[in-house]
Amino acid sequence: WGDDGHYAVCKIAQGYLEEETVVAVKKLLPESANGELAAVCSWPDEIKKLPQWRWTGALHFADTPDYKCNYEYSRDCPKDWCVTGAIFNYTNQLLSASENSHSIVHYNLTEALMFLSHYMGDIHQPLHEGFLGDLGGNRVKVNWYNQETNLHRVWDDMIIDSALAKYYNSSLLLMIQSLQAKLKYGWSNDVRSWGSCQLNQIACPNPYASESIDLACKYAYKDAAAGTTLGDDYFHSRLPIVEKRIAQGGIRLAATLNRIFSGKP
Ligand code: DCM
Ligand code: DCM
Ligand code: DCM
Ligand code: ZN
Ligand code: ZN
Repeated sequence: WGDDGHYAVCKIAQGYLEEETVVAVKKLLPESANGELAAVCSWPDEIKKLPQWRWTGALHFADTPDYKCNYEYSRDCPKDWCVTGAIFNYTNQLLSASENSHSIVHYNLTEALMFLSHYMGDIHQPLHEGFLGDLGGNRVKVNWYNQETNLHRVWDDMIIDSALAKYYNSSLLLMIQSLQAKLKYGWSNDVRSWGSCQLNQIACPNPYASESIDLACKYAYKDAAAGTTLGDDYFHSRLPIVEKRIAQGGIRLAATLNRIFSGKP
């Protein structure tokens, strides 16, 4: 996602944190966040082009083999170097520190929190598990209405931008409020299952990646070959997918942070 998608994922997550988690998160946030997790959720994108952070670039996605439309950790996350591996890794860093406060802390836990929060958003963007051959849609040139762009950017930013302009008076906070209302009144029965992990696991990103490539094949790549002009039909049928993925990202980030900091799986 772009800045707005990440802001929305983290703002939604904030509303589902347990009290212990709120306290632990506040201790780890940098001063500049003013106590708001959402304020730092784009930080991994801000730093990824700097030489000393270039190693983090591949941790934003887990591309999958062309046209297979499925995801496998061992195949698609070589040496744990992908978004799924990064979610396991930063969860483990936060967990080891929160379980054993006497151990010498080797990790920068502020960074771990910001990476985990960002990558939990990215894994829910269907094209972050897109095809290797087109770099998750980055090499699929399309027009978004009359603007030249690529399919990846359509899903990171353009669908959200168009929704803000068309339905939310250009206010991201209004769009977030609408997602919060959907979570409360429309998706209320799904929230518990979205947040749960199998078998006492603390983080369970693999199913999220599988969902993403399934959605990428069924909705993102569908009717969007290179050279296509995407407009109202594509926008209206795909916006509900984008909204649900942002909401799921928020619920799952909150649930994961709650498991990390509450001591109960
Ligand atoms: N905001 C936004 N898009 C972003 C980040 C923030 O629309 N990518 C909005 C939400 C807040 C305001 O800007 O109302 C100030 O945000 P912050 O909490 O980052 O100061
Ligand atoms: N794993 C881990 N740290 C990583 C990558 C993976 O601890 N950086 C672990 C967590 C999972 C397993 O490896 O239990 C692989 O995931 P799964 O068993 O869900 O396929
Ligand atoms: N991306 C991806 N798969 C790739 C390369 C990039 O999903 N193989 C994502 C990461 C960013 C966006 O595409 O969200 C643009 O990448 P970059 O900023 O590295 O150009
Ligand atoms: Zn992206
Ligand atoms: Zn990212």
